[in-house]
Amino acid sequence: MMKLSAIVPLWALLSLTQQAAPREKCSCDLSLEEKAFPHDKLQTVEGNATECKTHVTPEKALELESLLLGLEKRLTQLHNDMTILENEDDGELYGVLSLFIIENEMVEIRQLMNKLNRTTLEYQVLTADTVQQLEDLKTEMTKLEKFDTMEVMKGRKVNRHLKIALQTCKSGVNVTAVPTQEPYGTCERGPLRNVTGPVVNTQGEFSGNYPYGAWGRDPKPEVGKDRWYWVVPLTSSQYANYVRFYSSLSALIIGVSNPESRMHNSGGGPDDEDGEWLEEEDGEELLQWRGPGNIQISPSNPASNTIQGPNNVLYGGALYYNCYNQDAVCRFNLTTKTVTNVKLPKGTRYNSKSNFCHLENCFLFTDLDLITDESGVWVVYTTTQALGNLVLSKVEETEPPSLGKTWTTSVYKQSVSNTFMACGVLYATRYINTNMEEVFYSFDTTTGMENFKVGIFINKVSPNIYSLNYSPVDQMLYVYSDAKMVSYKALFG
Ligand SMILES: *[C@@H]1O[C@H](CO)[C@@H](O)[C@H](O)[C@H]1NC(C)=O
Ligand SMILES: *[C@@H]1O[C@H](CO)[C@@H](O)[C@H](O)[C@H]1NC(C)=O
Ligand SMILES: *[C@@H]1O[C@H](CO)[C@@H](O)[C@H](O)[C@H]1NC(C)=O
Ligand SMILES: *[C@@H]1O[C@H](CO)[C@@H](O)[C@H](O)[C@H]1NC(C)=O
Ligand SMILES: CC(=O)N[C@H]1CO[C@H](CO)[C@@H](O)[C@@H]1O
Repeated sequence: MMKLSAIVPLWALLSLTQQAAPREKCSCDLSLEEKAFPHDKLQTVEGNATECKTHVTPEKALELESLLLGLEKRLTQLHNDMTILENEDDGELYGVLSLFIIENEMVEIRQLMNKLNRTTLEYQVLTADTVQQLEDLKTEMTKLEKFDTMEVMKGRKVNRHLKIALQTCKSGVNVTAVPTQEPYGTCERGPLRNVTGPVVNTQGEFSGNYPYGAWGRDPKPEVGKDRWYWVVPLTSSQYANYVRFYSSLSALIIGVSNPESRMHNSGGGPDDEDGEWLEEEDGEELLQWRGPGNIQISPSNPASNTIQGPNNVLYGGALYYNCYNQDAVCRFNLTTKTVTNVKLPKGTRYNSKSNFCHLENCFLFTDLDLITDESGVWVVYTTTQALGNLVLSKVEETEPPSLGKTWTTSVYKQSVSNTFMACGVLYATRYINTNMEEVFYSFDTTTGMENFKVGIFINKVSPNIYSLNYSPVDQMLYVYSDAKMVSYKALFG
């Protein structure tokens, strides 16, 4: 049976919002999401969790922060989906698919809450105050389950009124124009200004077993997969043979790879042979698929289509990577499960000959770096004719893939620890010490201008960054660092 219960507290919160925000005080910035959830509460809790850092080990505090962040994301998403569901006003019944999605979201939120509960129980050192606030949060969440269908219907009415009120308000308020940024690269928002975080820091389900790998989100996802996260764990420092999927950030953090549970009618998706249907522990009717969300790309013994090195990336429903033992970019199509490739220019260095490095060490099999930005996929590499300097090529989404425009830079590849691309601008990092990495270099493909004095620092959670990529969908940097999946916010302008 569908459970509608979860939906209404949002309405309750919305009606509170309405009382608290009289029309004359609202502004055009007012967004329903910001008001609908106790974000202020979450923020207080997060603030407190940050304060705890001085009392708890940084790792523990970050784990807690990651959980809270996952929770906050889920709540916002839940609210958004609820709004969509309400707009699907089909007269009497909500779209069945929307209900599935909301049910799954509730399951994930519950799993997160449970993990949060377990985690906080471990923190005997947390101040009583913080514990109390976490308790309050849990109480709020428990309330989410205590309403019935009738109230859902009422909630829809209130929401519609609120929307109309907001609309009226919007038209009455003058919008001041936002000053436009200096053009830089292909986006309006200007050059990279800072990198803050880490925002997420998790080992997911692997608990340190895979030191090398990559993770992120598809910037151009297939329909219904826009919240999925992917991970490619390398089985050695050299290769990997599958990509693993999670239906959301929180699913990745708590380590449940079950994207099929929200894709009831999808074609494609993980190979299901080894999974099993599990009934929820608390006797709920909801069944959940707990299978390995792995999509196999090549046999476990390395073959020509095996993934070589950690710097791979998912874009437009396909994984781009360095083909095993070749100077070529492979593209694995997730729909057809087939691989096509494009050879790089003659003289391209591969098989760990021109890696990313720092003074002490080079990162094995990092000759090719596949990265994404607003315009698609790029590959960074070097050739003998470029004398070991970074070369950048656009990878075109043709069938098979092909190389587009190419630039040669004046930065030596082995003096760089990794690269990423944002708004048509290539950025390179170098290793400062075990705690700090610096974005020191940029190359603007729109002007050909190089800058060796970027001077933006990244706080590391672990010494070695094996993969680094920018995601244009959320302007985050995704880092895989000594078995940890870490993300940062990229700020521009
Ligand atoms: C948290 O965990 C404790 C101990 O397992 C349990 O008694 C309590 O009910 C849990 N609280 C919530 C809100 O899940
Ligand atoms: C909007 O701007 C116009 C012209 O500048 C002004 O007459 C009007 O009072 C403004 N409205 C509000 C709500 O501030
Ligand atoms: C970048 O962010 C860090 C921490 O978030 C801050 O300490 C630093 O001052 C910022 N740097 C710039 C140039 O804004
Ligand atoms: C994957 O293959 C399908 C079917 O040929 C095609 O429609 C789709 O564009 C391909 N995707 C990519 C990313 O190449
Ligand atoms: C223990 C602790 O630091 N509690 C603080 C949590 O955050 C609120 C609001 O910022 C403070 O008032 C508490 O003192």
